[in-house]
Amino acid sequence: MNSIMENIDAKELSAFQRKIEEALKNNSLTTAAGKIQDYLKKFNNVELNVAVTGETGSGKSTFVNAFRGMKYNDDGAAPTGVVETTMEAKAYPHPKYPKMTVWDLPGIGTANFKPKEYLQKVEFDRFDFFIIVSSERFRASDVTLAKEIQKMKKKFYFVRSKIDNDMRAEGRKETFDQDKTLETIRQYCIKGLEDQGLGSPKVFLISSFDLGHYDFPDLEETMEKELPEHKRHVLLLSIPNLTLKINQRKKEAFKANIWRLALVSGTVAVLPIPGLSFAVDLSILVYEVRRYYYAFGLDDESLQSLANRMNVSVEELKAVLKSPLNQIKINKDVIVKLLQSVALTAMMMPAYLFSNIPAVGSNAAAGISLSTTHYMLSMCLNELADDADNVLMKALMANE
Ligand SMILES: Nc1nc2c(ncn2[C@@H]2O[C@H](COP(=O)(O)OP(=O)(O)O)[C@@H](O)[C@H]2O)c(=O)[nH]1
Ligand SMILES: [Mg+2]
Repeated sequence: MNSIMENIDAKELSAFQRKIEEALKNNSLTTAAGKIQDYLKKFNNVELNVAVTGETGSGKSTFVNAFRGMKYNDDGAAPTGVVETTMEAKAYPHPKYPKMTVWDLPGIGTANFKPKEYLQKVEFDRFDFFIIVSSERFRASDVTLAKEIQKMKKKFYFVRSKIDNDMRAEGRKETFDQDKTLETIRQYCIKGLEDQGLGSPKVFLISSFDLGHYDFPDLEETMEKELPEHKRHVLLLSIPNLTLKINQRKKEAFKANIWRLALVSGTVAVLPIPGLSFAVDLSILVYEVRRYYYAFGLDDESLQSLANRMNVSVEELKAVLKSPLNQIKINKDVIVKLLQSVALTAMMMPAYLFSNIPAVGSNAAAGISLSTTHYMLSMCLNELADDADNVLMKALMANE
């Protein structure tokens, strides 16, 4: 279980999980989606953990204090201007957003910086988004870090700090125009990031000594605006784990039955190719695959009711279905085609075929036959389970 979920009231969470499990067990994506949606609406209690990172001396700790409305010498302020010696992130509660904790991260090195290692050391998983601070142009290490954060499916903002210094230096020039200078710095930062492969990054220019000025109000506004989205994101991220777990269990239950079905349905005479012939009770297989649809809520009726409940069109939901099985109506012809294609593939996959087959001994033909049916059903099951996840996420995302 990840740290985000640990933050949520444990009792409420387990009640929530039970409800969703219940709904998914009863084959209803609609009910599950509805339950999740209600929960997201009601749930304002999510804790957010914001990580402030950047090079040593970039002004991270000063920003953490300023962000919390504190000066460096206030009680409980993060120490500033000190050489960081530990690799530990330090937590500071945010007075304005009681559910928000700001984390002062250790400085990132410049030479030979390994973002993955760094993120692991600071236990990145507990952070919901990152603020990357730099007092000059953003360097390769900032960019590689941002990319790694992106990979971890988390968000970040860039803060260009110590803007007061720039203004003071530039202010000496006769032609000084503050807005123009700020815009030049902003574009310079953005371009630098884009050149290093980051698309349309947001950069906020800030002086931690003068928060009323420059882009701080803008950063606060953006964060406030995106806060519900961040929270939603935090919760949504936990949903795949949940559904995956339930679908996994459901899948296991079906899987246990597959060998038996393969045996009772009869044999697929796969040899010799190309004249495939079948002595299989296809109706058993048709019935089984149809059961998967209903189990995962992918039949037309279930999808329609999910669409209605979540205010999305059924077309939108169907658009995320990846399995070709969802484009067709399952009947005997389809099953024959599937078995044929699997049999053909199976001929080229002896490793799969001759492992894992119970009670067929050295009878290769029987083995192939059984495996073909088994493989076909497993493939259908996996594809449909994945699609059930896709559809549920789509329905939830559409309601942002
Ligand atoms: N002029 C100016 N100096 C700053 C600003 N932010 C930080 N500093 C100074 O930069 C130095 C390093 O700041 P610190 O917050 O300790 O950086 P950290 O190593 O990233 O935590 C300190 O001397 C701060 O006073 C700022 O916005 N403007
Ligand atoms: Mg510091």
